[in-house]
Amino acid sequence: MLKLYHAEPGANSLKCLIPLKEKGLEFESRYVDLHRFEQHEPWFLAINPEGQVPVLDHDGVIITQSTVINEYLEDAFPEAPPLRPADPVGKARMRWWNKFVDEHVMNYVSMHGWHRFIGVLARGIESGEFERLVARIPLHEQREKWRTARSGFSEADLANATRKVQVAVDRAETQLAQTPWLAGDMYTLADINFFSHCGMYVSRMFPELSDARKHPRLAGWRERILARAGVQAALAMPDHTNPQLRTFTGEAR
Ligand SMILES: N[C@@H](CCC(=O)N[C@@H](CS)C(=O)NCC(=O)O)C(=O)O
Repeated sequence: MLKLYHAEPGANSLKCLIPLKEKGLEFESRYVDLHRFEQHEPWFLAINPEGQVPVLDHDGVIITQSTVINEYLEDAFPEAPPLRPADPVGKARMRWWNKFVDEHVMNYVSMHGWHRFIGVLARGIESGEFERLVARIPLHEQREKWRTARSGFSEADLANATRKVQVAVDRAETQLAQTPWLAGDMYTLADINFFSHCGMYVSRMFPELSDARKHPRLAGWRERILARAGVQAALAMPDHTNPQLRTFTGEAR
């Protein structure tokens, strides 16, 4: 039995929801409400001491880290449609992109998201309550990120993050001029990773970087991914930030 602890279908949660849907694997969805800091509650820290989603529970075995979860699904369910090349070169190409996205893209797209959305949420919390909530966060880096989001990221950090996203978008455009997918001829976990962090958010947050005239191959690649049934099914998972999904008490359904 598979169970995925996840938030809205975006970023790292989307990154693991897509393979589960693409591979047609049955799983129990457990929504974790990041806006109510559910990921820092003792019951969740007992599952993932780092206090982050996504988390996969496979028959009681806990797997964390989205890139690790996605490769685990490839290894544990070899009969399901593969999202990883069979040959060593294809695997290496896919892992290169995953490392690039994990180390050089994800946090920089995320900084702009936190600057625009989490900053507003954090400033809305009274300072004593805010420090109480931050004190529960297990990762030092996340504690600092919450504090910085509240006070505001520096212009220099935001400009550097934009530069990193620009480099990533240009690099993907160059790659897609040579191969239909990031790791070669096959749609892989690398495409899913890049799409989950850049496919939706970059067009919303950096319209100047998602001009289809400047990045025509990336625009076509995004359309091909959006047309996939597995991707549509993952994107259709409930978005609990939608007020219509909350009851009058504010509880997420
Ligand atoms: N390296 C981790 C990062 C996970 C991560 O950043 N998760 C975010 C959601 S996209 C999260 O749980 N944020 C809430 C928090 O850190 O308090 C992975 O790839 O799974």
